[in-house]
Amino acid sequence: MTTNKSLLNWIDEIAAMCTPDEVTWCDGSEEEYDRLTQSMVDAGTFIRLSHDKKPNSFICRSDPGDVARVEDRTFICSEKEEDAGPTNNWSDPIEMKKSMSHLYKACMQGRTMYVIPYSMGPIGSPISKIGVILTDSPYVVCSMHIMARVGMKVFDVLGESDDFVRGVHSVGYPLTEPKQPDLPWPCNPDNKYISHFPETREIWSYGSGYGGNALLGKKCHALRIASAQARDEGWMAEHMLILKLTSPEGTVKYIAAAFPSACGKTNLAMMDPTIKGWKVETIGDDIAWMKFGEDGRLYAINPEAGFFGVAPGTSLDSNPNAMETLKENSIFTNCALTKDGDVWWEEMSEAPAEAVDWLRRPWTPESNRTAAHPNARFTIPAQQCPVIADEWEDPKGVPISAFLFGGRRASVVPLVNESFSWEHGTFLGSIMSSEKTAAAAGKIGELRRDPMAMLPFCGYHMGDYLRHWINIGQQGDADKLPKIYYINWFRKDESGKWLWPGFGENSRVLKWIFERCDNQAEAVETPIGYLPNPTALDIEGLDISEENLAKLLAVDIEGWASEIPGIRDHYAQFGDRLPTELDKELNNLEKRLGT
Ligand code: GTP
Ligand code: SPV
Ligand code: MN
Repeated sequence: MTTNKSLLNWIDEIAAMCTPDEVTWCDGSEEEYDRLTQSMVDAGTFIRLSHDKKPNSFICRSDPGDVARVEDRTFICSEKEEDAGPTNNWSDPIEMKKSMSHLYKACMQGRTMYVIPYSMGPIGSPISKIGVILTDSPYVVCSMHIMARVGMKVFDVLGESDDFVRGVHSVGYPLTEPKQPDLPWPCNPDNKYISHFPETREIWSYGSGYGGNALLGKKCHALRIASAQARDEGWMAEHMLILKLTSPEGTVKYIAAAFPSACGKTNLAMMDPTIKGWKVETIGDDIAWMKFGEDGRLYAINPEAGFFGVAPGTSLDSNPNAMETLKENSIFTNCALTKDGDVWWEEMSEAPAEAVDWLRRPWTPESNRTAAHPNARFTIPAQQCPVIADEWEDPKGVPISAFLFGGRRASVVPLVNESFSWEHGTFLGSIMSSEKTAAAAGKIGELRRDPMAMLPFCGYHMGDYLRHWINIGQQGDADKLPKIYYINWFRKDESGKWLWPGFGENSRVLKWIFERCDNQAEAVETPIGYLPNPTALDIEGLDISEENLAKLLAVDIEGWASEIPGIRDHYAQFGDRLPTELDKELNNLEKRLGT
């Protein structure tokens, strides 16, 4: 336990507001996991999967109104409105706490409040941070067991310090009558709040039990609060996978990549390269925290301990290493349940003759709907991944050689493009755009600008965030900073078919990037950056027509020129907080395009 006064006082304060029947401290033990998973089986929240199919694994189905992050209910409650910026919902912190206190009043009645001490990052790493979540959801406790380092060891590091993130979470469904039956997925779909108080490092979440809304260590702490802290302290908290790439000669480079939600981070992080002799291993699949090391390079850790990955589309073909990782000790949310007590989702394998869909209805391949929700997810321990890198928990992190930015773009953006400089790379990250996916509630397919894939996750003014990127570049030596690339696996032809096979074939692009970092691969200088010569990209054994390859590597001058007015509008919203360096980059691009 702990004698930390400020922590104990805060717990008393929240307990007095939420009035749970009990307060339980979580120790992160297997015994605790078994007890809570069993209690959820008894309550009808979890179904235990067949031991033969998926040992020690569970499926749960959420409320149909609680299936993804809710960006329009996510708030950055900085003291000043201008510090939240134009891309975040802002609310006055005092007002927000007042209105949420009404919701929180007695909201844990009939329930247990769990105290979850956790470390984001290996316990004791100089880059790691501590948080404590108070929640009434055993699903959150079990998920946190997988996704973070939970337990009393955290208090040895924390001691009497006040330096921890305070998270409060309630599903918003008190059991007010003595014998009131619980719902399998209690939540409050019409009253969700995901609120962040960056100055006081607090998170208040209400009404949702799903993913990033509820597992507060992930997006709320490791990105929104951490990004604000990173700005103050001169480090970086980014929505990036981290991978280890080893060449046939045995040389290692680490690459970090920012793609928006459901745009391929998990897949790239654990891919099986199709080119001979190259090896990819995983450090992290969603979030990177980075600090300069003594040698002047940027070192990254993965603050998480598990993967909360998109299920649909995951198969032995597309992502065999994820399939291997999810063999046991896993939680599946909003997948389909098969007759033999296993899970299934679209594109995993041939469809089962019958199943129970994510809405608990009978389903057959003839049913005119998907069996799994498009944002169905698996929650799996990272150490089970067959290609997890030995150094994935190294407290000093791994030195990054390249950053990749990318999104879903059916046209214009080529397969890969190397920036001219850190500032030009920051420019490319700042104008990133992608089609919206099912990872967040809202319209799917709509194109939006999502700087560095941080639009939904930046805990402060996006203009200041871009300034922070420029500052990091000015702090570092140009030859030690990661090189920056803009990639796009999602180009389509006129009939809507993928131009690029993706997945393991993306290793061909990684190889070019690896060689560029050593000044070994050739490139052509174009108005948008350096692109591979047709011969520089290793396409041996790749089944692709010359015509399609040419399309993937072409610079669409007109297409880029037609993006400029949209980029100007995008930049205009940041006003004088937009770094002048980026405005200059935009003008230079326009000049180089010559239109
Ligand atoms: P979050 O967990 O939401 O942050 O998503 P993510 O960025 O980790 O995305 P993930 O790797 O889970 O991929 C999301 C979807 O994109 C899955 O359905 C994948 O099958 C698909 N996908 C991933 N990589 C590729 C690729 O190279 N090409 C194509 N066409 N699809 C891909
Ligand atoms: C994302 O949406 O980027 C995710 C899933 O990684 S969630 O944890 O729900 O945010
Ligand atoms: Mn993500």
